[in-house]
Amino acid sequence: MTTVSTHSPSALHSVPTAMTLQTWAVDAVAELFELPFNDLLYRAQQVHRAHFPAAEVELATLLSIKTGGCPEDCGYCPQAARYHTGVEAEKLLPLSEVVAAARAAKQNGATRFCMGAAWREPRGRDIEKVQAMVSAVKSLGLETCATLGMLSDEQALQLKASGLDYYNHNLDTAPEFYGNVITTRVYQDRLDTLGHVRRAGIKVCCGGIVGMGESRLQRAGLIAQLANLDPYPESVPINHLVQVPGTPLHGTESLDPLEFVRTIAVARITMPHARVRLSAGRREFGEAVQALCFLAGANSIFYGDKLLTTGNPEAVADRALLAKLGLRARVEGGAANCSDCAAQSAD
Ligand code: SAM
Ligand code: DTB
Ligand code: SF4
Repeated sequence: MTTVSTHSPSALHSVPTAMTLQTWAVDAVAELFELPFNDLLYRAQQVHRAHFPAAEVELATLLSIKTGGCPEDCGYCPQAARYHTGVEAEKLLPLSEVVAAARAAKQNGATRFCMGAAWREPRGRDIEKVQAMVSAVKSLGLETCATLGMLSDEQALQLKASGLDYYNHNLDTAPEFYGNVITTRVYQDRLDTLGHVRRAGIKVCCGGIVGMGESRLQRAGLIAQLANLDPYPESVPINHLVQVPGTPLHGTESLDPLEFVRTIAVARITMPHARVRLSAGRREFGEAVQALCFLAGANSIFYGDKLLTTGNPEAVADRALLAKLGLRARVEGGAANCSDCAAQSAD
């Protein structure tokens, strides 16, 4: 039976059980952020090891299938047409290029392939083309993910029918800070798309960006929003702002990397069954900070020399880092660690 409980932040040693549906108050999440660093990481490790094989990291490769020229005004994004960032607008890639990139990703050891498009929302004919890409990538034996902007109920069902496993749509930040970053669509639009994705039976990949000038309380607000989604997302990408010249957020005071590590740990504790992805910003972090992120419970990375338009560590360097840390890439069909993970519908 599903039970509902409210989290007690003083319970340093408590590990949430799978079917306990917790509601996270922002203050309770903020109290996790305030824990002594070692206590926070200790607790995150406990949760991580109770739910996943401790040494396993998922490798997800990204491909920008439609780059630049986006009508939106997301203040972090080099692909918004209104900012002069040097990113040229391109057409949707042909199917053959997408399949070639997916094949290469699989050969390199990735198990998930994520196709990203710089759209506010796809049009009908876009969806049909993406459907063909999804089914072709899936037939290679990869998990499929797409991030195409806002989706209607019907579009989500179309993508599900073509075999889409995950849809990435980020909340990006706390509701209170959102208007500082984006004005061309509202928070509720994002929640609506996530609802359409859920109802279509597609797994949800949803996270955010830190280092955009938000406060710690606002970082806690983002995590609380994610953790209180019912159910919470199966994948949670935590991005560190990649500052791109020409975007409004370029020049934002940089976040202490240890605060990023804390954000990962808090995501792990509040969403025990989720794959927490150490996402954009890894190239700027270096090995030691990434190692701390894995210790804090991150168990997924974007893998490949490029994110969408910006750089990512070389695949060969990532393989060397995993080997150095005694971590291993998740293999296809890799199992979760606890018997009730299946019930929560995580990987
Ligand atoms: N256009 C679609 C949308 O916005 O939903 C899909 C692609 S969009 C690039 C996907 C996500 O990438 C954004 O929601 C944001 O979280 C992340 N992102 C974009 N630019 C970033 C940057 N400079 N640094 C960190 N994350 C970024
Ligand atoms: C996500 O949360 N991060 C990825 C993916 N989902 C689509 C995108 C990161 C983009 C970083 C900036 C760029 O390369 O354009
Ligand atoms: Fe467009 Fe997505 Fe970039 Fe926003 S994040 S400007 S919607 S591509």
